[in-house]
Amino acid sequence: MDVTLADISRPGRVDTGEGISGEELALAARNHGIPLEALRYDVTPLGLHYLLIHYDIPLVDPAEWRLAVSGLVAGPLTLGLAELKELPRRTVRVTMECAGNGRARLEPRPVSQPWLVEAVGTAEWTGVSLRDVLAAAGADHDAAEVLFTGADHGVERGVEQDYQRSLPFSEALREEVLLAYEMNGQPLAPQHGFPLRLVVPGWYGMAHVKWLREIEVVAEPFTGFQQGAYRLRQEVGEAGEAVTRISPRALVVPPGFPDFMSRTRVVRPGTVTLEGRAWSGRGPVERVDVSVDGGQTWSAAVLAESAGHPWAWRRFTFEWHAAPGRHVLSARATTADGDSQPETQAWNRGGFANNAVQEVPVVVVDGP
Ligand SMILES: Nc1nc2c(c(=O)[nH]1)N[C@H]1C(S)=C(S)[C@@H](COP(=O)(O)O)O[C@H]1N2
Ligand SMILES: [Mo]
Repeated sequence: MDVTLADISRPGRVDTGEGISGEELALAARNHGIPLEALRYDVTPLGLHYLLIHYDIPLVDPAEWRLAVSGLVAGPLTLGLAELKELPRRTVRVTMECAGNGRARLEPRPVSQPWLVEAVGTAEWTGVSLRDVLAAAGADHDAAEVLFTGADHGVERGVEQDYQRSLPFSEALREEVLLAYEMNGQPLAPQHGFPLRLVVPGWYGMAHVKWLREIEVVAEPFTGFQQGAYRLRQEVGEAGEAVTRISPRALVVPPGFPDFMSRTRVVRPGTVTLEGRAWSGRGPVERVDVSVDGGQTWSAAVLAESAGHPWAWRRFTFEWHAAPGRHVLSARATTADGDSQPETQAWNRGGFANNAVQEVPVVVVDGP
């Protein structure tokens, strides 16, 4: 009997009450989030950064691997890792977040990788500026976009593909956009894109193409699968708006210690210094407010300097006088432009960019 790729792929859909499926559990077990206690580090230690891989991690032999630079260029290039490393080296600290972060908190819940709030991490990425490589190839400045192709291959919604995403040419020329070969001073790990990945500070994760094998300068906007998938839509078939830069978000490090199953926090009565991290890809976070009563009242937190890292999260602290009883903690980031986090969801079919405020249930009880 004939079988087609459509037979093994699922249409996009929302949960109709059946809950997280086995298929979503398999995705969630492969693609882990940051343990929220790791928000205490300025730079997320290797292995604690979140992970999102659509298909399989490709096995790449660094001796055989080459990056092709093609399309609207004066001279196409084929670069090995050693040649790339001869170009000027740059390190940028970047907070990266999956566009699907917050998806599992939407109602109805779009069926896909079921992130709550943990699809984020901050790393020191080292590599070369993409614009240096584009200049070396003599890229045509009238080009519309730059298209990036990964070495991974799969099927999505019945469409067989290499993972591909494009960037507008103007974004590709920002000097902090990197072709990175190191993460936190180590060669990229296989799961983070070895040997080379794109890093686009300020943009949601899907733009940061891993396992790069080709860069093509193109005359027309790319309309491939991953470009069409990441759009804010209410209905199937709607054009929708492209998902690009990271919406503001603040997360509190859950205080005290957890209950194993519910992960409800247990805190002793008294003064507790709450801490957390806040970030945005749409202009720097200028203010963080904290609520200890489930969002009824808000007070300003103390925000640390960004200390020369404009693309990384900022730490905040808040003194909480914890009285016995049940409490719900939340934090809310606001940028200089007044861009902030909603207390209720802004629903879309893909479950993208849901930056509704976090809720951390806490019980304050005396010790044994
Ligand atoms: N080639 C390739 N690049 C990719 C992906 C992928 O599946 N294949 N996933 C993207 C998505 S959706 C995210 S959120 C980030 C995750 O990067 P990380 O796993 O290093 O945190 O990689 C992006 N780059
Ligand atoms: Mo993602």
